[in-house]
Amino acid sequence: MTRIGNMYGPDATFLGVPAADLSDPDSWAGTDIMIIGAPFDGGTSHRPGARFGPQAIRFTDYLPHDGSRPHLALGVDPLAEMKIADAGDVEMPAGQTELSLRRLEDAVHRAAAGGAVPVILGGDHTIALPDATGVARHVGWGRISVIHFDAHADTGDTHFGSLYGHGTPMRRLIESGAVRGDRFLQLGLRGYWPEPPTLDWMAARGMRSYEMAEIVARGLDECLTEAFAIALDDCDAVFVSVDVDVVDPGLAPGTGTPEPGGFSSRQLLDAVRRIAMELPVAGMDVVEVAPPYDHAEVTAYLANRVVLEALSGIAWRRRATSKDGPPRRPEWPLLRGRDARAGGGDIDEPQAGNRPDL
Ligand SMILES: [Mn+2]
Repeated sequence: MTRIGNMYGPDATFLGVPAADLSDPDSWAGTDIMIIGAPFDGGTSHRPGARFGPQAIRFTDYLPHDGSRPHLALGVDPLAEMKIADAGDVEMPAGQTELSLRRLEDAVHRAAAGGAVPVILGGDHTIALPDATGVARHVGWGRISVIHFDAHADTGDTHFGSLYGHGTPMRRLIESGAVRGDRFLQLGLRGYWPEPPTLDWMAARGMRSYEMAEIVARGLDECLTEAFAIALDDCDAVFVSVDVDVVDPGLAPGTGTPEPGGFSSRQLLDAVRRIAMELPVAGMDVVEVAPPYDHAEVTAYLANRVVLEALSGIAWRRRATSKDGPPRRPEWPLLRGRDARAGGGDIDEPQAGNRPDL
């Protein structure tokens, strides 16, 4: 498990955070967040290319890679306030699926057991199986819930006759008991798959899947609030799995199995931020960014920001639960002294004394 850097590109880290070698605990002692690349696309059912996702997510940003990202809405700087390291890519040789997944699970488990929250950059969605399993091995078998953003349920029984593929990881996770079916929340499903017998299997396991039409009818916030209550019920932490194809392909074209009619980029960022602010996140993956189909790096930019939104929410939650209390809330007006508003509103206005100097 010696550090290899990027499997398909130069050895540079996520936005310039320090490099770590998972096989050398001294290189990452005290790390809060561990970035791990999973450059694997052997599980795709259609267009491959997600093996290039990790490097695209790491590098795609117009700001300097300087170890600082002050989040405007949250008033935190996750890269400066937390100790974040990048373990580089796990070696995942094409064509050796089980070896690749075993290596990834060990890397994720090692990071989690060392006290870091693993954030895995995919790769196709096959990797959610080792990702969530590695976290569950640390937190407790059946003790993490999963919040899964995706156009597709990924609960297929087999994939071209194989147990492993990007259409089956969620079934494997529930079958193994790593995650309880009735603590498995899915948001953004749509389109024409899976077929009714698979939906019946999901229902029998107690999964809760929010199809896009339900989200449109009820509103994303209401669905999230409901999902959060399920996620926290008799579980210790949450694993968040973000398939970038949950977003409409007009806003995230660089992916292998695009399905029209999805989330906006704004909705995904807001949802991920809320999860990280309100729930104890024990791990996360961002998958299915396939740069060969991306245009103007649209999808890579979004995925980079999805990671930053989660990191910012985690940093906000740490401050909110510290003696300093919460930093600013995202619904507050951005600029100090500019919060008077004709007619008021139903949000909590910042009061003198509960707002830090910004
Ligand atoms: Mn998926």
